[in-house]
Amino acid sequence: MERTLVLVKPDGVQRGLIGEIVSRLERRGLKLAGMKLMRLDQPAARQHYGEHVDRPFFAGLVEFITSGPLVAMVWEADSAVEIVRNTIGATDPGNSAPGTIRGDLAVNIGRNLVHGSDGVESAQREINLFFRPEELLDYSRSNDPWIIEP
Ligand code: DAT
Ligand code: MG
Repeated sequence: MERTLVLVKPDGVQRGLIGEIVSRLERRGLKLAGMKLMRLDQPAARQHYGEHVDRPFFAGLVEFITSGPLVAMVWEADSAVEIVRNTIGATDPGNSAPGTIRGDLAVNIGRNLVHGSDGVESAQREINLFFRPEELLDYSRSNDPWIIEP
């Protein structure tokens, strides 16, 4: 089963959208494997967004993501990475389809509410950055056969 990292970024926490965002992922049928409210420090933020270190928006991005509490989660499904990315919508809310989290709830690329890993390898790296193995739970749901064909 594939796992991916999702963050409700500080704008989502401040705007009271934690429940809304979690609810959309839950209702999609994804399974929650781990969750915590935390604040990123600068080194962790720089590591998380390391691929963007040379971009002009990097400093602002690190300042934003460290500016307040965020909710870090691990969600699980076959193709969890792709399903979460599709549920979140395009990076720039100006291009995010209606029905996606960003397409329904955001208007600005620098305040786009949510992060989702962009590949299986980055998901593994990001999950390891945010969670210890024992913080991720394996369990079954009684309604799994109604969500996933056995
Ligand atoms: P995503 O979050 O969809 O994976 P990304 O990895 O390309 O997008 O960029 C990480 C975050 O950086 C993104 O969620 C918002 C910010 N960002 C990206 N491009 C930006 C830009 N051109 N101007 C301002 N912020 C940007
Ligand atoms: Mg990304």
